[in-house]
Amino acid sequence: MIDLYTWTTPNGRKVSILLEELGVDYEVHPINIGQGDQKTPEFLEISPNNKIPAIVDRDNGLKLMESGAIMWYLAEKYGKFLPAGPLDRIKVMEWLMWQMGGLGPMAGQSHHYLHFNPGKAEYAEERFKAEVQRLYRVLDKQLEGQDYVCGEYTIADMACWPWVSRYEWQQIDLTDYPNVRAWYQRLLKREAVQKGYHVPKVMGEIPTG
Ligand SMILES: N[C@@H](CCC(=O)N[C@@H](CS)C(=O)NCC(=O)O)C(=O)O
Repeated sequence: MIDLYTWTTPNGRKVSILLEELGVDYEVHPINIGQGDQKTPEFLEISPNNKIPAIVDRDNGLKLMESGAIMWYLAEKYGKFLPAGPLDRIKVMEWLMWQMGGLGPMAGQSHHYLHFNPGKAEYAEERFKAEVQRLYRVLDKQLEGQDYVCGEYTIADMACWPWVSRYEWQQIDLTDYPNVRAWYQRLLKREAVQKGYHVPKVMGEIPTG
């Protein structure tokens, strides 16, 4: 049994989507980051960096923060959504790292400057908008001729997808990135993706792309 500490954000949804795909038992603990739940001493015991998502694995007592590490751990523990071959696995690691170090942080900044605080910092708006567009071009190229980021459906797809689901906040027109759009809609059809998106609560319709 996995305890999932999460909120309605792309990083949180990455893990709930994976848990839904795995079909394992998990208990959701909402951490409302808008009201400061992430700063309580109890939560810091689990996630010393004050951020969601985090998990506790009741089978062995492991406490884990950082969505990429959590996804890798769960995929290994349950033996799913990672390829068998070592070289194929490292390619999944590569794209997971790309999401963790690129798409997530850059898109996250674009949400602040383009969506929540427009008109406050022209330089930042231009910088993050251009960088997010560049990252979508990279993803579009990677998806050329294949249905999933690393060929087969893996945690790399589940890591990137919730960030792309915020394309409107990033002022991204998905029709400019046809491979990304087709992939986004392909994943959107999956029941587990829809269920995981709505954890810990429903926040409205999922953008259709
Ligand atoms: N690198 C971390 C980033 C986690 C992160 O930025 N979480 C945000 C929500 S998406 C958060 O908890 N923010 C609360 C805060 O910064 O106080 C991961 O991938 O898990």
